[in-house]
Amino acid sequence: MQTQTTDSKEIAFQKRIDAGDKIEPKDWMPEKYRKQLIRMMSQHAHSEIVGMLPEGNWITRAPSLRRKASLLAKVQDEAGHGLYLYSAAETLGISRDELIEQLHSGKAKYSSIFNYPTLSWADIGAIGWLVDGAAIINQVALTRASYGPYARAMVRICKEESFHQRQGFEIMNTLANGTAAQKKMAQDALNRWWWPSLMMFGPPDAESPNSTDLMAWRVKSDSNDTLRQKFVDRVAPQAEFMGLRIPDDQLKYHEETESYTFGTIDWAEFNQVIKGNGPCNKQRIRARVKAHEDGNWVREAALAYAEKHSKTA
Ligand code: BYC
Repeated sequence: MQTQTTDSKEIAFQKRIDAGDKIEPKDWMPEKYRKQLIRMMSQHAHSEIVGMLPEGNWITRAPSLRRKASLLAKVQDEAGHGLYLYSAAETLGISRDELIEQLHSGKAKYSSIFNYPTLSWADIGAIGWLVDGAAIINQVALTRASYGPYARAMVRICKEESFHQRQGFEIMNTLANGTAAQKKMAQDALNRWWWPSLMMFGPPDAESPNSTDLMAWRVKSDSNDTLRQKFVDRVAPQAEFMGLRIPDDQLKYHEETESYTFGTIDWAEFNQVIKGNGPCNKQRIRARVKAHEDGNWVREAALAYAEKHSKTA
């Protein structure tokens, strides 16, 4: 009897999804939809917060006040994105403390891209141009996600990411058209960030266990490979415009399809990075745990204030 009820609820739920309805926090939803969303949205939130670390590393060394101010604002925006996304994930019935614990214990993933080091100022350009560029392509698709709080958070995040992408492109373009040493620095950054940026879109479609459900529920509207292709088609002409070379001998433009084909991604590297064995995984988690511990007194003070305030109110 119980199963039948659940089945009919699931059918009605899928009908709402297929009709393009948004699912809101108090609506009935299958447990596996809730769990998948918590997994994906929390991974996204963690990525924003961990993503502050490689860029934050260059705030004190930005080459001018203008660059410093925009980098500072960008890193602060990423913190804001993390906060919207944690709040959106909390509407699914999980607490912020649980989410943070999952990140710190290694149970929850965050984007592979943030496990690579930022070795030069040009890396800040490459992150804005490529990483935020990849994020926009992925996240514009997510503004159509079936879960209301996630889709709405994406609208604002995408606006800010567009600004980040442009400031990254401007840094790269300035370096690429600067001295020979600056151009070399830009090319070196592109060489190191290109392949990890392609990995950001996730494993190939045939090896993406979550895509089938997420696409049936209209959380993801495009597959990993479709979005990756869109990214290559958008970014390759930009590299050419700047006079930089994408580090892929097999990259080739096809007039007839107005699209590029590209070389094979090193999925063994990707799998190592998401297992925790990338160049900076341990350093990133250590930094997040320390920041959390250092912030204990703030949380305690805020709770004490709220408690005192609620007694006197
Ligand atoms: N890194 O079945 P699949 C930003 C995992 S931050 C690590 O295809 P799905 C920014 C995946 O979790 C933007 N893990 O998964 C911030 C799964 O493992 P589990 C971050 C990855 O969910 C600061 C397994 O591989 N954006 O813009 O269908 C500064 C199989 O994958 C990755 C988002 O988070 C990866 N790259 O698709 C600057 C976007 N890829 O969980 C910029 C939201 C896959 O089953 N997320 N895995 O153990 C998504 O769109 C999707 O979750 C993904 C993966 C496309 C990433």
